[in-house]
Amino acid sequence: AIDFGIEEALRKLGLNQINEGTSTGSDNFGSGETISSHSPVDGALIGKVKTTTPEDYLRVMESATHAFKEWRLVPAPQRGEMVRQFGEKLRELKEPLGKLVSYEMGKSYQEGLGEVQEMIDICDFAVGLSRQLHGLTMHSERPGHRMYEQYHPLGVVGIISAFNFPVAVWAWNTALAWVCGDVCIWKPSEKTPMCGVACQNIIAEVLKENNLPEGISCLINGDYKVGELMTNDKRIPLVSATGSIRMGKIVAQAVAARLGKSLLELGGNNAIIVTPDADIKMTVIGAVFGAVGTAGQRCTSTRRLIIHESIYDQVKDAITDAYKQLRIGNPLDENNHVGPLIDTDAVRMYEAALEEAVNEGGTILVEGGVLKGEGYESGCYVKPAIVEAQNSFTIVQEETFAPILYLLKYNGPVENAIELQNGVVQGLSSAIMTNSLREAERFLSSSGSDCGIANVNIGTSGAEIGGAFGGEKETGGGRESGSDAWKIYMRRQTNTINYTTELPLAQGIKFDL
Ligand code: UN1
Repeated sequence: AIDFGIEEALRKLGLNQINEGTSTGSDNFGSGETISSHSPVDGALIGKVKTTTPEDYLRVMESATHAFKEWRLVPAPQRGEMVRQFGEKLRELKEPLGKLVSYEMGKSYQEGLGEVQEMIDICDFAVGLSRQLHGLTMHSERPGHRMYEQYHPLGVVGIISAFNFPVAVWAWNTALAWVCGDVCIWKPSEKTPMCGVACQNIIAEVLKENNLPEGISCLINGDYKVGELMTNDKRIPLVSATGSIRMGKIVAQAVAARLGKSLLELGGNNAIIVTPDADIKMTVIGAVFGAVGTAGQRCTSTRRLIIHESIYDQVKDAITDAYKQLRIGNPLDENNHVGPLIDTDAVRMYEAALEEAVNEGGTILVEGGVLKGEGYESGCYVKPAIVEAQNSFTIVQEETFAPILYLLKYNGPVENAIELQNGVVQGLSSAIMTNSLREAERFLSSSGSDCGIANVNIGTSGAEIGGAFGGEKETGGGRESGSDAWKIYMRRQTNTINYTTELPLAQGIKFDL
Protein backbone atom coordinates (compact mmCIF):
# COMPACT_ATOMS: atom_id res chain seq x y z
CA ALA A 1 0.00 0.00 0.00
CA ILE A 2 1.13 3.57 -0.71
CA ASP A 3 1.90 5.60 2.40
CA PHE A 4 -0.14 8.77 2.27
CA GLY A 5 1.49 10.17 5.40
CA ILE A 6 -1.35 9.29 7.75
CA GLU A 7 0.90 8.35 10.68
CA GLU A 8 2.65 11.69 10.49
CA ALA A 9 -0.64 13.58 10.25
CA LEU A 10 -1.99 11.81 13.34
CA ARG A 11 1.17 12.66 15.25
CA LYS A 12 1.03 16.35 14.26
CA LEU A 13 -2.57 16.48 15.47
CA GLY A 14 -1.66 14.93 18.83
CA LEU A 15 -3.77 11.80 18.26
CA ASN A 16 -3.06 8.47 19.94
CA GLN A 17 -4.24 4.91 19.50
CA ILE A 18 -6.69 5.45 22.37
CA ASN A 19 -7.98 8.99 22.95
CA GLU A 20 -9.98 10.55 25.71
CA GLY A 21 -13.22 11.64 24.08
CA THR A 22 -14.42 14.00 26.77
CA SER A 23 -12.77 17.32 27.37
CA THR A 24 -13.57 20.20 29.67
CA GLY A 25 -11.06 22.33 27.84
CA SER A 26 -7.68 21.03 28.88
CA ASP A 27 -8.71 18.16 31.13
CA ASN A 28 -9.27 15.11 28.97
CA PHE A 29 -11.02 12.00 30.19
CA GLY A 30 -13.96 9.79 29.27
CA SER A 31 -15.10 6.80 31.20
CA GLY A 32 -17.61 5.37 28.74
CA GLU A 33 -16.98 2.59 26.28
CA THR A 34 -14.68 3.18 23.32
CA ILE A 35 -15.67 3.86 19.73
CA SER A 36 -13.29 2.45 17.13
CA SER A 37 -12.80 4.64 14.11
CA HIS A 38 -12.13 2.64 10.96
CA SER A 39 -11.24 4.41 7.75
CA PRO A 40 -13.66 3.89 4.86
CA VAL A 41 -10.60 4.35 2.62
CA ASP A 42 -8.90 1.05 3.50
CA GLY A 43 -10.81 -0.30 6.47
CA ALA A 44 -7.85 0.21 8.81
CA LEU A 45 -8.31 1.16 12.44
CA ILE A 46 -7.34 4.83 12.83
CA GLY A 47 -7.75 4.93 16.60
CA LYS A 48 -10.20 4.66 19.46
CA VAL A 49 -12.07 7.35 21.34
CA LYS A 50 -13.64 6.94 24.79
CA THR A 51 -17.26 8.06 25.03
CA THR A 52 -18.88 10.37 27.55
CA THR A 53 -21.01 9.06 30.42
CA PRO A 54 -23.76 11.12 32.11
CA GLU A 55 -21.34 11.63 35.05
CA ASP A 56 -18.60 12.81 32.69
CA TYR A 57 -21.11 15.19 31.14
CA LEU A 58 -21.78 16.83 34.51
CA ARG A 59 -18.10 17.71 34.79
CA VAL A 60 -18.12 19.12 31.26
CA MET A 61 -21.18 21.22 31.98
CA GLU A 62 -19.63 22.57 35.16
CA SER A 63 -16.50 23.58 33.27
CA ALA A 64 -18.53 25.22 30.49
CA THR A 65 -20.78 27.14 32.90
CA HIS A 66 -17.79 28.38 34.83
CA ALA A 67 -15.97 29.42 31.64
CA PHE A 68 -19.01 31.31 30.38
CA LYS A 69 -19.09 33.51 33.48
CA GLU A 70 -15.59 34.72 32.66
CA TRP A 71 -15.73 34.65 28.86
CA ARG A 72 -18.81 36.90 28.65
CA LEU A 73 -16.82 39.64 30.41
CA VAL A 74 -13.98 39.59 27.88
CA PRO A 75 -14.53 42.39 25.31
CA ALA A 76 -15.73 41.00 21.98
CA PRO A 77 -12.67 42.19 19.96
CA GLN A 78 -10.45 40.33 22.44
CA ARG A 79 -12.57 37.25 21.96
CA GLY A 80 -11.95 37.79 18.27
CA GLU A 81 -8.21 37.77 18.94
CA MET A 82 -8.52 34.25 20.38
CA VAL A 83 -10.39 33.17 17.23
CA ARG A 84 -7.71 34.81 15.08
CA GLN A 85 -5.05 32.71 16.79
CA PHE A 86 -7.18 29.62 16.29
CA GLY A 87 -7.33 30.44 12.56
CA GLU A 88 -3.52 30.78 12.51
CA LYS A 89 -3.13 27.33 14.09
CA LEU A 90 -5.50 25.92 11.45
CA ARG A 91 -3.33 27.44 8.72
CA GLU A 92 -0.30 25.67 10.20
CA LEU A 93 -2.12 22.37 10.49
CA LYS A 94 -4.17 22.59 7.30
CA GLU A 95 -2.42 19.65 5.64
CA PRO A 96 -2.52 17.11 8.47
CA LEU A 97 -6.08 18.04 9.40
CA GLY A 98 -7.22 17.93 5.77
CA LYS A 99 -5.58 14.53 5.48
CA LEU A 100 -7.31 13.21 8.59
CA VAL A 101 -10.68 14.48 7.29
CA SER A 102 -10.02 12.71 4.01
CA TYR A 103 -8.91 9.48 5.69
CA GLU A 104 -11.57 9.28 8.39
CA MET A 105 -14.52 10.56 6.32
CA GLY A 106 -13.47 9.40 2.85
CA LYS A 107 -13.73 12.67 0.87
CA SER A 108 -10.91 13.57 -1.51
CA TYR A 109 -7.79 15.18 -0.07
CA GLN A 110 -8.60 18.34 -2.07
CA GLU A 111 -12.00 18.47 -0.40
CA GLY A 112 -10.46 17.74 2.98
CA LEU A 113 -8.20 20.76 2.51
CA GLY A 114 -11.22 22.73 1.29
CA GLU A 115 -13.05 21.88 4.47
CA VAL A 116 -10.19 23.16 6.63
CA GLN A 117 -10.14 26.27 4.40
CA GLU A 118 -13.81 26.83 5.34
CA MET A 119 -12.72 26.74 9.00
CA ILE A 120 -10.01 29.32 8.33
CA ASP A 121 -12.43 31.50 6.40
CA ILE A 122 -15.08 31.46 9.12
CA CYS A 123 -12.39 32.38 11.68
CA ASP A 124 -11.45 35.42 9.58
CA PHE A 125 -15.12 36.29 9.23
CA ALA A 126 -15.64 35.95 12.99
CA VAL A 127 -12.62 38.15 13.78
CA GLY A 128 -14.13 40.99 11.75
CA LEU A 129 -17.51 40.31 13.25
CA SER A 130 -16.09 40.66 16.75
CA ARG A 131 -16.05 44.44 16.16
CA GLN A 132 -19.44 44.51 14.45
CA LEU A 133 -21.96 42.90 16.80
CA HIS A 134 -24.20 45.87 16.14
CA GLY A 135 -27.62 46.66 17.49
CA LEU A 136 -29.90 49.50 16.36
CA THR A 137 -30.83 52.72 18.07
CA MET A 138 -34.45 53.91 17.93
CA HIS A 139 -36.15 57.20 18.62
CA SER A 140 -38.17 57.10 21.81
CA GLU A 141 -41.71 58.53 21.72
CA ARG A 142 -41.04 60.13 25.11
CA PRO A 143 -39.03 63.36 25.55
CA GLY A 144 -35.66 63.02 27.29
CA HIS A 145 -35.53 59.30 26.66
CA ARG A 146 -33.07 57.23 24.71
CA MET A 147 -33.78 53.81 23.31
CA TYR A 148 -31.44 51.25 21.81
CA GLU A 149 -30.82 47.54 21.60
CA GLN A 150 -27.79 45.49 22.39
CA TYR A 151 -26.73 41.90 21.92
CA HIS A 152 -25.40 39.95 24.87
CA PRO A 153 -23.78 36.52 25.03
CA LEU A 154 -26.29 33.69 25.26
CA GLY A 155 -24.54 31.00 27.31
CA VAL A 156 -23.51 27.41 26.66
CA VAL A 157 -24.14 26.40 23.05
CA GLY A 158 -24.50 22.70 22.17
CA ILE A 159 -23.25 21.62 18.76
CA ILE A 160 -24.20 18.28 17.19
CA SER A 161 -22.49 17.73 13.84
CA ALA A 162 -22.56 15.11 11.10
CA PHE A 163 -19.86 12.88 9.63
CA ASN A 164 -19.87 14.47 6.16
CA PHE A 165 -18.34 17.77 7.25
CA PRO A 166 -16.60 16.50 10.37
CA VAL A 167 -14.71 19.72 11.15
CA ALA A 168 -16.13 22.69 9.19
CA VAL A 169 -19.67 22.66 10.53
CA TRP A 170 -18.35 22.78 14.09
CA ALA A 171 -16.16 25.74 13.13
CA TRP A 172 -19.03 27.66 11.50
CA ASN A 173 -20.91 27.43 14.76
CA THR A 174 -18.17 27.69 17.31
CA ALA A 175 -16.16 30.55 15.75
CA LEU A 176 -19.27 32.74 15.70
CA ALA A 177 -20.46 31.58 19.12
CA TRP A 178 -17.06 32.39 20.67
CA VAL A 179 -16.90 35.97 19.40
CA CYS A 180 -20.50 36.33 20.59
CA GLY A 181 -19.24 35.46 24.08
CA ASP A 182 -20.66 31.94 24.28
CA VAL A 183 -18.89 28.74 25.19
CA CYS A 184 -19.49 25.51 23.27
CA ILE A 185 -19.93 21.82 23.92
CA TRP A 186 -19.46 19.77 20.78
CA LYS A 187 -20.63 16.26 20.03
CA PRO A 188 -19.12 15.23 16.70
CA SER A 189 -20.54 12.30 14.74
CA GLU A 190 -19.63 8.91 16.22
CA LYS A 191 -18.47 8.04 12.70
CA THR A 192 -15.70 10.68 12.74
CA PRO A 193 -14.61 10.97 16.38
CA MET A 194 -10.89 11.38 15.62
CA CYS A 195 -11.58 14.62 13.75
CA GLY A 196 -13.33 15.89 16.87
CA VAL A 197 -10.40 15.08 19.15
CA ALA A 198 -7.96 16.67 16.67
CA CYS A 199 -9.91 19.95 16.64
CA GLN A 200 -10.25 19.97 20.41
CA ASN A 201 -6.46 19.50 20.73
CA ILE A 202 -5.90 22.54 18.52
CA ILE A 203 -8.26 24.88 20.35
CA ALA A 204 -7.17 23.64 23.79
CA GLU A 205 -3.64 24.77 22.97
CA VAL A 206 -4.84 28.24 21.95
CA LEU A 207 -6.84 28.59 25.16
CA LYS A 208 -3.86 27.50 27.26
CA GLU A 209 -1.46 29.86 25.50
CA ASN A 210 -3.82 32.73 26.25
CA ASN A 211 -4.50 31.69 29.81
CA LEU A 212 -8.20 31.61 29.04
CA PRO A 213 -10.69 29.55 31.06
CA GLU A 214 -10.82 25.97 29.92
CA GLY A 215 -14.40 25.12 29.13
CA ILE A 216 -14.70 27.71 26.36
CA SER A 217 -14.47 24.67 24.12
CA CYS A 218 -15.67 21.30 25.40
CA LEU A 219 -15.95 17.95 23.68
CA ILE A 220 -18.23 15.01 24.30
CA ASN A 221 -18.45 11.79 22.29
CA GLY A 222 -20.90 9.02 21.69
CA ASP A 223 -24.18 8.27 19.94
CA TYR A 224 -27.57 9.99 20.13
CA LYS A 225 -27.87 9.21 23.86
CA VAL A 226 -24.95 11.54 24.53
CA GLY A 227 -26.61 14.15 22.30
CA GLU A 228 -29.76 13.83 24.39
CA LEU A 229 -27.85 14.96 27.47
CA MET A 230 -27.62 18.34 25.73
CA THR A 231 -31.02 18.52 24.07
CA ASN A 232 -32.72 17.85 27.43
CA ASP A 233 -30.47 20.18 29.41
CA LYS A 234 -32.12 23.50 30.19
CA ARG A 235 -28.71 25.02 30.91
CA ILE A 236 -28.13 24.95 27.14
CA PRO A 237 -30.15 27.80 25.59
CA LEU A 238 -29.21 26.90 22.01
CA VAL A 239 -28.61 23.55 20.33
CA SER A 240 -27.26 23.66 16.79
CA ALA A 241 -27.78 20.34 15.02
CA THR A 242 -26.74 19.16 11.57
CA GLY A 243 -27.91 15.82 10.23
CA SER A 244 -30.95 13.94 8.98
CA ILE A 245 -34.52 15.22 9.04
CA ARG A 246 -35.40 12.33 11.35
CA MET A 247 -32.72 13.39 13.85
CA GLY A 248 -33.70 17.06 13.52
CA LYS A 249 -37.33 16.37 14.40
CA ILE A 250 -36.28 14.55 17.58
CA VAL A 251 -33.82 17.29 18.59
CA ALA A 252 -36.27 20.11 17.80
CA GLN A 253 -39.04 18.54 19.88
CA ALA A 254 -36.79 17.88 22.86
CA VAL A 255 -35.38 21.42 22.81
CA ALA A 256 -38.79 23.03 22.21
CA ALA A 257 -40.31 21.08 25.13
CA ARG A 258 -38.08 23.15 27.43
CA LEU A 259 -38.50 26.28 25.24
CA GLY A 260 -34.87 26.32 24.20
CA LYS A 261 -33.76 27.46 20.76
CA SER A 262 -32.55 25.11 18.08
CA LEU A 263 -30.65 25.85 14.90
CA LEU A 264 -31.30 23.06 12.43
CA GLU A 265 -29.46 22.25 9.24
CA LEU A 266 -31.03 19.05 7.95
CA GLY A 267 -31.45 17.21 4.68
CA GLY A 268 -31.57 18.60 1.17
CA ASN A 269 -33.01 17.33 -2.10
CA ASN A 270 -31.21 19.73 -4.34
CA ALA A 271 -31.99 20.17 -8.00
CA ILE A 272 -30.43 21.91 -10.96
CA ILE A 273 -32.88 23.18 -13.55
CA VAL A 274 -31.44 23.02 -17.04
CA THR A 275 -33.33 25.29 -19.43
CA PRO A 276 -33.10 25.47 -23.24
CA ASP A 277 -30.79 28.48 -22.76
CA ALA A 278 -28.28 26.62 -20.58
CA ASP A 279 -24.56 26.44 -21.29
CA ILE A 280 -24.21 22.66 -21.58
CA LYS A 281 -20.51 22.53 -20.72
CA MET A 282 -21.03 24.45 -17.48
CA THR A 283 -24.07 22.35 -16.70
CA VAL A 284 -22.07 19.13 -16.99
CA ILE A 285 -19.26 20.33 -14.70
CA GLY A 286 -21.69 21.71 -12.11
CA ALA A 287 -23.94 18.66 -12.15
CA VAL A 288 -21.18 16.06 -12.08
CA PHE A 289 -19.28 17.72 -9.23
CA GLY A 290 -22.56 18.29 -7.39
CA ALA A 291 -23.66 14.67 -7.74
CA VAL A 292 -20.42 12.72 -7.25
CA GLY A 293 -18.25 15.14 -5.21
CA THR A 294 -17.89 13.89 -1.61
CA ALA A 295 -19.46 10.71 -3.09
CA GLY A 296 -22.84 12.44 -2.95
CA GLN A 297 -22.62 12.90 0.82
CA ARG A 298 -23.05 16.67 1.07
CA CYS A 299 -26.36 18.04 2.22
CA THR A 300 -25.98 20.30 -0.83
CA SER A 301 -25.21 17.42 -3.25
CA THR A 302 -27.12 17.52 -6.52
CA ARG A 303 -29.81 14.84 -6.38
CA ARG A 304 -32.05 15.87 -9.30
CA LEU A 305 -31.48 17.35 -12.74
CA ILE A 306 -34.64 18.90 -14.16
CA ILE A 307 -34.01 19.20 -17.89
CA HIS A 308 -36.13 20.80 -20.60
CA GLU A 309 -37.37 18.24 -23.14
CA SER A 310 -35.87 20.17 -26.06
CA ILE A 311 -32.31 19.57 -24.81
CA TYR A 312 -32.96 16.47 -22.71
CA ASP A 313 -31.14 13.98 -24.92
CA GLN A 314 -28.19 16.30 -25.45
CA VAL A 315 -27.72 16.86 -21.71
CA LYS A 316 -28.30 13.19 -20.93
CA ASP A 317 -25.59 12.13 -23.40
CA ALA A 318 -23.11 14.74 -22.18
CA ILE A 319 -23.57 13.75 -18.53
CA THR A 320 -23.44 10.00 -19.09
CA ASP A 321 -20.28 10.52 -21.17
CA ALA A 322 -18.71 12.54 -18.37
CA TYR A 323 -19.46 9.75 -15.88
CA LYS A 324 -17.30 7.42 -18.00
CA GLN A 325 -14.26 9.57 -17.13
CA LEU A 326 -14.75 9.24 -13.37
CA ARG A 327 -12.01 7.47 -11.46
CA ILE A 328 -13.14 5.86 -8.23
CA GLY A 329 -10.63 4.96 -5.55
CA ASN A 330 -8.47 6.05 -2.65
CA PRO A 331 -9.42 9.71 -2.02
CA LEU A 332 -5.88 10.51 -0.87
CA ASP A 333 -4.68 9.72 -4.38
CA GLU A 334 -5.28 12.95 -6.27
CA ASN A 335 -5.91 11.11 -9.52
CA ASN A 336 -9.25 9.87 -8.21
CA HIS A 337 -12.50 11.84 -8.41
CA VAL A 338 -14.71 9.71 -6.16
CA GLY A 339 -13.87 8.17 -2.80
CA PRO A 340 -15.78 5.72 -0.63
CA LEU A 341 -19.06 6.11 1.23
CA ILE A 342 -18.74 6.53 4.98
CA ASP A 343 -19.49 2.89 5.89
CA THR A 344 -21.13 -0.31 4.71
CA ASP A 345 -24.53 0.79 6.13
CA ALA A 346 -24.39 3.68 3.69
CA VAL A 347 -23.55 1.23 0.91
CA ARG A 348 -26.65 -0.81 1.76
CA MET A 349 -28.82 2.33 1.65
CA TYR A 350 -27.34 3.21 -1.74
CA GLU A 351 -28.12 -0.27 -3.09
CA ALA A 352 -31.64 -0.20 -1.66
CA ALA A 353 -32.32 3.22 -3.22
CA LEU A 354 -31.24 2.06 -6.68
CA GLU A 355 -33.40 -1.04 -6.35
CA GLU A 356 -36.39 1.02 -5.28
CA ALA A 357 -35.91 3.50 -8.13
CA VAL A 358 -36.11 0.64 -10.61
CA ASN A 359 -39.11 -0.90 -8.82
CA GLU A 360 -40.93 2.40 -9.09
CA GLY A 361 -40.35 2.46 -12.83
CA GLY A 362 -37.01 4.27 -13.17
CA THR A 363 -34.56 3.52 -15.98
CA ILE A 364 -30.89 3.08 -15.16
CA LEU A 365 -28.75 5.25 -17.46
CA VAL A 366 -25.43 4.77 -15.70
CA GLU A 367 -25.25 1.58 -13.76
CA GLY A 368 -24.26 1.58 -10.10
CA GLY A 369 -22.80 -1.21 -8.02
CA VAL A 370 -20.37 -1.90 -5.23
CA LEU A 371 -16.72 -2.18 -6.23
CA LYS A 372 -14.70 -5.21 -5.23
CA GLY A 373 -11.07 -6.23 -5.48
CA GLU A 374 -7.78 -4.49 -4.95
CA GLY A 375 -8.04 -1.04 -3.44
CA TYR A 376 -11.70 -1.56 -2.57
CA GLU A 377 -11.23 -3.88 0.43
CA SER A 378 -13.15 -1.62 2.82
CA GLY A 379 -16.34 -2.46 0.91
CA CYS A 380 -17.36 1.22 0.88
CA TYR A 381 -16.65 2.15 -2.75
CA VAL A 382 -19.64 2.44 -5.10
CA LYS A 383 -20.13 3.52 -8.68
CA PRO A 384 -21.93 6.84 -9.20
CA ALA A 385 -25.25 6.06 -10.88
CA ILE A 386 -27.75 7.97 -13.00
CA VAL A 387 -31.42 7.05 -13.11
CA GLU A 388 -34.16 8.45 -15.33
CA ALA A 389 -37.06 8.96 -12.93
CA GLN A 390 -40.22 10.86 -12.00
CA ASN A 391 -40.34 13.48 -9.27
CA SER A 392 -43.30 11.65 -7.72
CA PHE A 393 -41.30 8.49 -6.97
CA THR A 394 -41.04 7.93 -3.21
CA ILE A 395 -37.30 7.39 -3.54
CA VAL A 396 -36.82 10.65 -5.48
CA GLN A 397 -38.63 12.49 -2.70
CA GLU A 398 -36.08 11.21 -0.18
CA GLU A 399 -32.48 12.19 0.39
CA THR A 400 -30.13 9.23 -0.11
CA PHE A 401 -26.62 10.11 1.00
CA ALA A 402 -24.88 8.54 -2.00
CA PRO A 403 -23.90 9.38 -5.60
CA ILE A 404 -27.26 8.76 -7.27
CA LEU A 405 -28.49 11.38 -9.72
CA TYR A 406 -32.09 11.41 -10.95
CA LEU A 407 -32.86 12.90 -14.37
CA LEU A 408 -36.30 14.45 -14.66
CA LYS A 409 -37.82 15.96 -17.79
CA TYR A 410 -39.97 19.09 -17.99
CA ASN A 411 -41.74 20.83 -20.82
CA GLY A 412 -43.20 24.29 -21.31
CA PRO A 413 -42.06 27.38 -19.42
CA VAL A 414 -39.55 27.50 -16.56
CA GLU A 415 -42.43 27.72 -14.06
CA ASN A 416 -43.04 24.02 -14.65
CA ALA A 417 -39.47 23.20 -13.74
CA ILE A 418 -39.66 25.39 -10.63
CA GLU A 419 -42.78 23.52 -9.53
CA LEU A 420 -40.92 20.21 -9.78
CA GLN A 421 -37.89 21.64 -8.02
CA ASN A 422 -40.07 22.90 -5.14
CA GLY A 423 -42.13 19.73 -5.09
CA VAL A 424 -40.19 17.99 -2.31
CA VAL A 425 -40.25 18.35 1.49
CA GLN A 426 -36.66 19.62 1.69
CA GLY A 427 -35.58 23.18 0.86
CA LEU A 428 -31.82 23.55 1.11
CA SER A 429 -30.07 24.31 -2.19
CA SER A 430 -31.18 24.85 -5.76
CA ALA A 431 -29.75 26.05 -9.05
CA ILE A 432 -30.72 27.07 -12.55
CA MET A 433 -28.52 26.86 -15.62
CA THR A 434 -29.68 29.49 -18.09
CA ASN A 435 -28.53 32.48 -20.08
CA SER A 436 -32.04 33.90 -20.12
CA LEU A 437 -32.45 36.86 -17.78
CA ARG A 438 -36.18 36.25 -17.61
CA GLU A 439 -35.79 32.64 -16.51
CA ALA A 440 -33.06 33.44 -14.00
CA GLU A 441 -35.05 36.25 -12.38
CA ARG A 442 -38.22 34.15 -12.31
CA PHE A 443 -36.26 31.43 -10.51
CA LEU A 444 -34.99 33.94 -7.91
CA SER A 445 -38.32 35.73 -7.44
CA SER A 446 -40.86 35.28 -4.65
CA SER A 447 -42.61 32.67 -6.79
CA GLY A 448 -39.34 30.97 -7.66
CA SER A 449 -37.13 28.55 -5.74
CA ASP A 450 -38.31 27.94 -2.17
CA CYS A 451 -34.82 26.98 -0.96
CA GLY A 452 -32.44 28.75 1.40
CA ILE A 453 -29.84 28.75 -1.37
CA ALA A 454 -30.68 29.56 -5.01
CA ASN A 455 -27.85 29.80 -7.55
CA VAL A 456 -27.67 30.90 -11.18
CA ASN A 457 -25.12 29.20 -13.44
CA ILE A 458 -23.48 27.49 -10.46
CA GLY A 459 -24.22 24.00 -9.08
CA THR A 460 -26.00 23.31 -5.81
CA SER A 461 -22.97 22.56 -3.63
CA GLY A 462 -19.91 24.50 -2.57
CA ALA A 463 -21.46 27.53 -0.87
CA GLU A 464 -19.07 30.20 0.42
CA ILE A 465 -19.00 30.90 4.15
CA GLY A 466 -19.87 34.61 3.70
CA GLY A 467 -23.54 33.94 3.04
CA ALA A 468 -26.05 32.52 5.51
CA PHE A 469 -26.16 28.75 5.03
CA GLY A 470 -29.31 26.68 5.57
CA GLY A 471 -32.72 25.97 4.17
CA GLU A 472 -36.47 26.01 4.52
CA LYS A 473 -39.22 23.42 5.07
CA GLU A 474 -37.91 20.14 6.48
CA THR A 475 -34.34 21.34 6.07
CA GLY A 476 -35.12 22.97 9.39
CA GLY A 477 -35.03 26.74 8.81
CA GLY A 478 -31.68 27.41 10.53
CA ARG A 479 -28.97 29.67 9.16
CA GLU A 480 -25.30 29.22 9.96
CA SER A 481 -22.07 30.85 8.89
CA GLY A 482 -22.09 34.29 7.21
CA SER A 483 -24.41 37.29 6.89
CA ASP A 484 -26.26 37.92 10.19
CA ALA A 485 -26.37 34.26 11.25
CA TRP A 486 -24.48 35.36 14.40
CA LYS A 487 -27.64 36.81 15.91
CA ILE A 488 -28.98 33.42 17.00
CA TYR A 489 -25.92 32.98 19.23
CA MET A 490 -26.80 36.10 21.24
CA ARG A 491 -29.68 37.43 23.32
CA ARG A 492 -31.16 40.74 22.31
CA GLN A 493 -32.03 43.37 24.88
CA THR A 494 -34.00 46.57 24.31
CA ASN A 495 -32.94 49.39 26.63
CA THR A 496 -34.79 52.63 27.37
CA ILE A 497 -33.12 55.30 29.49
CA ASN A 498 -34.88 58.33 30.97
CA TYR A 499 -32.54 61.29 31.55
CA THR A 500 -35.20 63.73 32.83
CA THR A 501 -36.71 64.28 36.27
CA GLU A 502 -40.21 63.39 35.02
CA LEU A 503 -41.64 59.91 34.50
CA PRO A 504 -43.85 60.14 31.40
CA LEU A 505 -45.49 56.82 30.54
CA ALA A 506 -45.49 55.28 27.11
CA GLN A 507 -48.63 55.44 24.97
CA GLY A 508 -49.48 58.77 26.72
CA ILE A 509 -51.03 57.01 29.72
CA LYS A 510 -51.71 59.29 32.72
CA PHE A 511 -51.11 57.81 36.17
CA ASP A 512 -51.08 60.55 38.84
CA LEU A 513 -50.45 59.79 42.47
C1 UN1 B 1 -22.99 20.04 4.47
O1 UN1 B 1 -23.02 19.21 3.58
O2 UN1 B 1 -23.45 19.77 5.62
O3 UN1 B 1 -22.07 24.21 0.33
C2 UN1 B 1 -22.37 21.38 4.33
C3 UN1 B 1 -21.35 23.23 0.52
C4 UN1 B 1 -20.38 23.26 1.68
C5 UN1 B 1 -21.04 22.90 2.96
C6 UN1 B 1 -21.89 21.69 2.95
N1 UN1 B 1 -19.83 24.59 1.77
O4 UN1 B 1 -21.38 22.24 -0.19
